[in-house]
Amino acid sequence: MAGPLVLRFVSSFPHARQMPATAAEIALVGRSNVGKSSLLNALAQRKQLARTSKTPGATRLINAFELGVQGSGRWLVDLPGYGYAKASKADQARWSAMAEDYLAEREPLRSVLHLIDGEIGPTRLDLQTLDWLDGLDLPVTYVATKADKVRPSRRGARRAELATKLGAERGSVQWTSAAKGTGIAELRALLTAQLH
Ligand SMILES: Nc1nc2c(ncn2[C@@H]2O[C@H](COP(=O)(O)OP(=O)(O)O)[C@@H](O)[C@H]2O)c(=O)[nH]1
Ligand SMILES: [Mg+2]
Repeated sequence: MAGPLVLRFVSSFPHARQMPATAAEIALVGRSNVGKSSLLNALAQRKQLARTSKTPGATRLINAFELGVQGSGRWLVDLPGYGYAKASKADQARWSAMAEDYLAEREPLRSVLHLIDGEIGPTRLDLQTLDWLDGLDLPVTYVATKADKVRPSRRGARRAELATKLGAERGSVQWTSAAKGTGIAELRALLTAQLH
């Protein structure tokens, strides 16, 4: 089984053009409050690697984490969450422009993890983002978060339903729970393989 990922916070960037050259990157994309920071912490088995927050929308910058030995140039890139309801229209526009510039233009970007809340399923904004990501020439892995919040008796049906809504094969959605550790080892293995 894949042990905790060695992840080190590198820096925060206001825009992709401020980022240095790297060897390879994988981006984490998801709605604000989907559980992105919690997932990063679970991958690294650290409590405070990425800040988790009960007041969503706090992450306004591109946060880069380096995998493995220092200077590896293999990065996990945490993009600002989209769709924070309390943000102003101007703020939301600025955040999505920043994320879109990164996703459309970043040369070392190898793939995207698109996080979807497993408890509530894809929102309209999730599906819009999915469509937009479809237009890029990048592999996307769907990660369903908060698996522990779905009642065990509902899990089979929920998995099928979520995959259908995403237009994905059922087996291609990686279900995870940062709280319980579900699916974390599988995701570690996938990230390590994609960032070699
Ligand atoms: N039950 C449960 N709650 C989670 C899980 N992951 C995140 N959360 C909660 O969801 C909220 C948002 O999490 P956070 O990681 O800050 O989301 P972010 O905005 O996407 O970075 C917090 O209250 C977390 O405690 C999970 O796997 N299970
Ligand atoms: Mg966060």
